[in-house]
Amino acid sequence: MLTWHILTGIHLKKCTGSYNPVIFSANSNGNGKANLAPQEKEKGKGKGKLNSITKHRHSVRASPQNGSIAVTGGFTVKMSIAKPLKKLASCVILDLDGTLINTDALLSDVLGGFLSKYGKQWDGREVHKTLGKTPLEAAAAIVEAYDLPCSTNEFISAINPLYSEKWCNIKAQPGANRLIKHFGGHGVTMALASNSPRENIEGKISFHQGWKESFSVIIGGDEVASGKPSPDIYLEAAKKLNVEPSSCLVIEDSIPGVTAGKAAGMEVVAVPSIPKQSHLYTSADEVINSLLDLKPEKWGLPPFQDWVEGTLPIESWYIGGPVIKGLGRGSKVLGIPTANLSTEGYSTVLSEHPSGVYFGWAGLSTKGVFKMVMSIGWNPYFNNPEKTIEPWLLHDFAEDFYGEDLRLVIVGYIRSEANFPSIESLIAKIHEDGRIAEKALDLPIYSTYRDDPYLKSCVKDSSHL
Ligand code: RBF
Ligand code: MG
Repeated sequence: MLTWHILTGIHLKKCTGSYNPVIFSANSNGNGKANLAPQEKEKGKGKGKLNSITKHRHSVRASPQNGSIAVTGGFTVKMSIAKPLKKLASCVILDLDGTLINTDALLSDVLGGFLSKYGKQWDGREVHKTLGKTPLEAAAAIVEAYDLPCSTNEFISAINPLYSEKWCNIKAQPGANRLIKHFGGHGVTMALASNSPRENIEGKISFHQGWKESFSVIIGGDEVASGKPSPDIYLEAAKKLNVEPSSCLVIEDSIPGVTAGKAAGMEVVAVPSIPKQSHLYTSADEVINSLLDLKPEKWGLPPFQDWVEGTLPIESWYIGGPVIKGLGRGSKVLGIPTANLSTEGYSTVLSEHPSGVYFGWAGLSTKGVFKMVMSIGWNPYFNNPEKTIEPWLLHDFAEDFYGEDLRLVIVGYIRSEANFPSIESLIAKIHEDGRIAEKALDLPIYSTYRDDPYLKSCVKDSSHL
């Protein structure tokens, strides 16, 4: 049992929790204000506001002088309550393919072309057989799955040059640059640990500015006896970093990678790179939807500070097309009429953006520009078979506008898609998203996009606005 001494102004309050020592965290919005879980509210009465905290491996001390709590490692977390902490990490070990870079798109590109020479078609269904595998294993799986008339080694020799030629086109996963800059800026040691040969790792990251210098250690699959799921790569990384495996936080997209990290005795956050697979990552300490959802403070690491009023500014992106009839649930079941966009022709854009709730501005050719909040993904509550884009224009329209040209500029992120115990709770959450977006879009960082030429060019007559 850990006792937390919480200082609120001049009152010293005491609350107890029966969880593991040391870890506290901010709430899921990452905005630094931690919310109480119901049972903690009960125990701690939930009124104690922490202004600062001194965190040791086995204790948390409030400072009576200024009511603030200093955190070992040189950062201060403002929060209203302590939450069960997971485990304290002092450094981060990252996987590369699928975690920091979007290698999947490249794989389908290269394999699609290659297999067509054999009269076969890459359908992406075999991708899970390659995730987290060593190059040899991944190649063998494809040769077998497609019954190719060549040996695994011949396949590798033929594919490798096609692959490395495209390294320059591999995009960073959303949130990867932000994460690297954040940890680098806060002096958190980072390592890269991948099944790829070291030379390939270096080749791939050379196209991403500032990455190579950010990693204190890089370990490739060719530098250890066995690749993931063996713990070797991770253990070797910890050894080279001169840290205990137990103080390392691993971030991984694949199941073999998660297995490797756990076998090495590390804390593992999984970021599955293929959809609808979260339930398979049972050995991970946490499964998140994308790097945008990482909450470093859960692991005793410095929290991101770029969340603004429950929203995360992202690099703006654009999408548009005629409004199509969705499944008709929006208005009928939820009372939330979404102006669904056809995803035809947008498969690349869609695959590049993690599912989740985003917001921005929407231009309708005859009506003007409106605030908008939208979901991208499979709607876990309904479990849609396809990834859809469902923008909700925050305005009461007198009539439907199917077929009209809709343009969107997406400027921020709110949360990952979730499942809900009832339709009422789903509806309540979507309304909350709407309020968050509505308010945030008045902030200068977001409001300037209202005048984006992309939106204006589709608004035929905006004189009435
Ligand atoms: N569906 C879900 O299953 N989970 C969600 O977390 C979720 N969030 C949404 C957030 C917004 C802002 C909007 C507009 C929709 C969201 N939806 C979500 C999708 C909703 O279920 C969908 O629009 C209806 O199914 C209508 O097709
Ligand atoms: Mg990977």
